Amino acid sequence: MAIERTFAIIKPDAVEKNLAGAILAHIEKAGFAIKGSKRVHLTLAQAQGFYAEHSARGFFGELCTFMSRGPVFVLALESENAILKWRETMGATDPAQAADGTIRKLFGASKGETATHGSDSPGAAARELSYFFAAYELL
Ligand code: 3AN
Repeated sequence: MAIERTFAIIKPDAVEKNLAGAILAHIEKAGFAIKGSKRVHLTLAQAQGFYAEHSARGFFGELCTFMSRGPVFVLALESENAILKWRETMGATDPAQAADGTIRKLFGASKGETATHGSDSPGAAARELSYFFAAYELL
């Protein structure tokens, strides 16, 4: 299996609750190497650009307002099969449906406030990593 990189966000709900450290520990314990990290406070326009593919969905406005309401941690995670592995480590979008032991089960509040984001495909991972990190930051 190939070593991959994926893109993750520790979202504003988790940062507000001082859960960023616990989530980073969970990420490391799950076997990911954190190859890039920064704390950023997105503008509404930056959140809209990041989530552009969801612009037709009913929750788009709510999602972008939420993602810009406070600081987040953006992360580049590396492991074998990182994209799928990170989606499994996060759990289902709805924390109530997420499997025991997953990040969203442990730390998510609702379908909107899910504690973390993860890329859902290699194309999304490449786009999302380059949205937040310059190439030299991930050497
Ligand atoms: P995932 O993050 O699991 O890939 P998506 O791509 O369906 O889920 O949705 C992107 C983000 O949009 C979710 N992480 C969540 O924050 C938000 N979202 C999804 N469904 C809803 C909903 N029904 N109401 C509010 N926000 C939602």
